[in-house]
Amino acid sequence: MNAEDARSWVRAARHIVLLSGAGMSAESGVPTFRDAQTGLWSNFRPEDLATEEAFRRDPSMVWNWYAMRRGMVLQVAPNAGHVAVAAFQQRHPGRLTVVTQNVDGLHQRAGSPGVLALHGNLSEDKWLDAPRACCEVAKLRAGSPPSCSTCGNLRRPAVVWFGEMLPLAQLAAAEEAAAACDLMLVVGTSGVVYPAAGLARCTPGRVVVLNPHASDLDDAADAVLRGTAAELLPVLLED
Ligand code: BJW
Repeated sequence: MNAEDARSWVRAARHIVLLSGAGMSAESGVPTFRDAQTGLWSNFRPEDLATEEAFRRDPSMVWNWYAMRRGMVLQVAPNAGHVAVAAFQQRHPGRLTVVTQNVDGLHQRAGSPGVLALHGNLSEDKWLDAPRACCEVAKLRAGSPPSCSTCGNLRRPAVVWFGEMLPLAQLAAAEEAAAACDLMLVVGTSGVVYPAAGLARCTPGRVVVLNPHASDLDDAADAVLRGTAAELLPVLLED
């Protein structure tokens, strides 16, 4: 199967789900999650930093890792893949739902409506422990991380770490969309993290994997296209 054949599936599909992972943003200049880290972070595996346990052990170190990534994301722009998805949604309202594992907000910045962000948002914070009456964002003590000036409760990134529940409403909407779609485009994910990867295994629709390298979801695919998001999506989603 080539991109032209997959395009005929796109044309025929009544409802499409696009499930994206970090590779979706690679051509914007955002390193993928499982890429080797550089500089200060080269001795750490992202899998070991993205946990509540790591944050409680060394809040400042984990906070600074997220601060570095926030700064990086602010300096990049959506790529041709994000733009092609948003343009398709504008031409075909209600026909394509974006379900993303990414926390970088690039689908939203490209103009995709109703993005289901399963792993939260890098740009937002929340309280580490259940907030008490004294915990007010307006009265934070500055720091890395900031904290409640009265009880010391810490702010943390509003992302979903390993072992944490995904936002229930977004997950339910994603499961519903996956159950109702006739085509799922799985773009730029290693397919190792659940429950997100499970969406591609449960859908009754055809599954097309778009990835330059092998992924754990290749065996669930009706077709695998070896290429990048910014190369393939503009071709696939062209009218
Ligand atoms: C390109 C490209 C280009 C390069 N174009 N492509 C079932 C079985 C086994 C385990 C579990 C299970 N269910 C749940 C679990 C546990 C766990 C899990 O999945 N573990 C596995 C790793 C084994 N899941 C969880 O803990 C989840 N929570 C949960 O299940 O709660 C229920 C529960 C709670 C309590 C008790 C019991 C149950 C939560 C998962 C949260 C994941 N969070 C992270 C961090 C977010 C914050 C942050 O960014 O720091 O999300 S982990 C990380 O992985 C991040 C990503 O969204 C996610 C997926 O990674 P992704 O996007 O696939 O990136 P990469 O780097 O892996 O892959 C990039 C791909 O792009 C590669 O394939 C490249 O080839 C490709 N690529 N350039 C296209 N240009």
